[in-house]
Amino acid sequence: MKIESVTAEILRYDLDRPMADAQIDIGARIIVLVRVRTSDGVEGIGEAGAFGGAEQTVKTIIETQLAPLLIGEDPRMIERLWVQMYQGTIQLGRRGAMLAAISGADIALWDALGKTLGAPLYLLLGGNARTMPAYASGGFYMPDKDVAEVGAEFAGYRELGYRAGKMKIAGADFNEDVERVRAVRAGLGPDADLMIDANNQYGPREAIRFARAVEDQDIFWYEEPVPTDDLAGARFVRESISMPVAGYETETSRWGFKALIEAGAVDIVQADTVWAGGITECRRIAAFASAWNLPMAPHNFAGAVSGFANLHLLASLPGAMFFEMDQNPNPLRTEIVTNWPVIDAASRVSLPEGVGLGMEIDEAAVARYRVG
Ligand code: SMN
Ligand code: MG
Repeated sequence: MKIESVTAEILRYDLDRPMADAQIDIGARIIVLVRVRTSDGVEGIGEAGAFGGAEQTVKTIIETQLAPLLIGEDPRMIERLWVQMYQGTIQLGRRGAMLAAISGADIALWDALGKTLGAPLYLLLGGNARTMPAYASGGFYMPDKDVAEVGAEFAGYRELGYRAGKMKIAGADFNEDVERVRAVRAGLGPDADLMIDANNQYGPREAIRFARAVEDQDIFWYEEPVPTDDLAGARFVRESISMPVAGYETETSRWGFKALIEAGAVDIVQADTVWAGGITECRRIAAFASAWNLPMAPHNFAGAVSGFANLHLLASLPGAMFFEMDQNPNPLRTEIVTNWPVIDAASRVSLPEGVGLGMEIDEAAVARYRVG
C-alpha cells in the first residue's frame, strides 16, 4: 500500500460578531483540512493549525514540502513518516507553521490507518475510556458584551448540561475581570468546575495578584497566566498560588513540553494535536507528562477534525482530564461533520464508533466554506 496524494484545503467562516481573548482578535474561523489518499482507495483526513493568518503558508508547506516526502511511502508506517517529515524539513522550522503542517499530515495518516484496519482510532491507540468529561469553552470579549451577558452565557451552558466551563480573563481592566469571574461563577452554579484563561497576558506579579483576587471563586484551573517562554515566571506563579496552573497550548513538540514540565511551570498539560505534532507527538508528550504524574487536558478550539483528533487522543490516555467544547458559533465544527459529539446528562461526550477518527463528513458543507 502506498500514499498517492497529499493535499490541503482552506476553509473559512467570517464571524457575524467578532470576538477576542486577551491576546488576539478573532474575526474569522479558518482551518486547513489535509487529505492523504492511498493506493487502496482510502482517504485519511486531518487538520493543521492555522493560527495567526498562516493558512496559506501551512497549505503551501503541506503541498510543496511534505507531499514529496510522503508520496510513494507506506501510509501505515506513521512513526517512520513522522521522523521523515520532521527531519526532512528541520532547517525550515522545527516549530510553528512547519510543525502545524506535520501535525495535519500525521492526523490524516492516523485516520487512514484506522480506516485501513477497520478500527476507531482511540481503540487502535489502546483505548482507556469510551466517554470523556467535557467543559464549555466561551466567555470571550466582544465590544458590546458586558458582565451580565457573560454571566448569562454560562448560565446557558449549565442549562445545556455542562458542569464545567472556561472563560477568558486578562482582556479587560483588573476589577472588571474579577467581576466577570464572579458573574460566571454565579451563572454556572456553585458545584460546577470553573476555569480561567489569561492567554499569556500577565506578568508574574499581576498573575499572582489576579489569582488571589478570585481565589474565593473556587477556580479549577488557571490557564496560561504568563508568556509561554517565561519558564521562571511560570514556575514562580505556580508555586505562589493555591489553584492549579494549566498550559501551555502555545507550546509545541515533546522538547517544548519537556522544558515546560521540567521547569515546574504546569500542573495540567495542554498540548493540541493540531499544532503540537499530531497524534504521534502528543502521545509522547502525554507519556512524558505521566512520568511527572501530570494529567493531559488538550487545548481544542479549531474545527471538527481537530476536535475528533483531540477526543480520540484523550480517550486513549489513562491520565486524561477534560475535553474542551468551544461554544462559539462555528459551522466549520458543526456543519462539515454531521456527527459532532453532544453533551450528555452527565456532562460527558461519547467517542464515535466509526473507523479512524469516525467523522461523518458532509462534502457539500466542506465545498461551501472552501476558499483555497
Ligand atoms: C483559545 C486559543 C485560540 C483562540 C481561541 C481560544 C484558547 C483556548 O486559549 O483555551 O481555547
Ligand atoms: Mg487557552
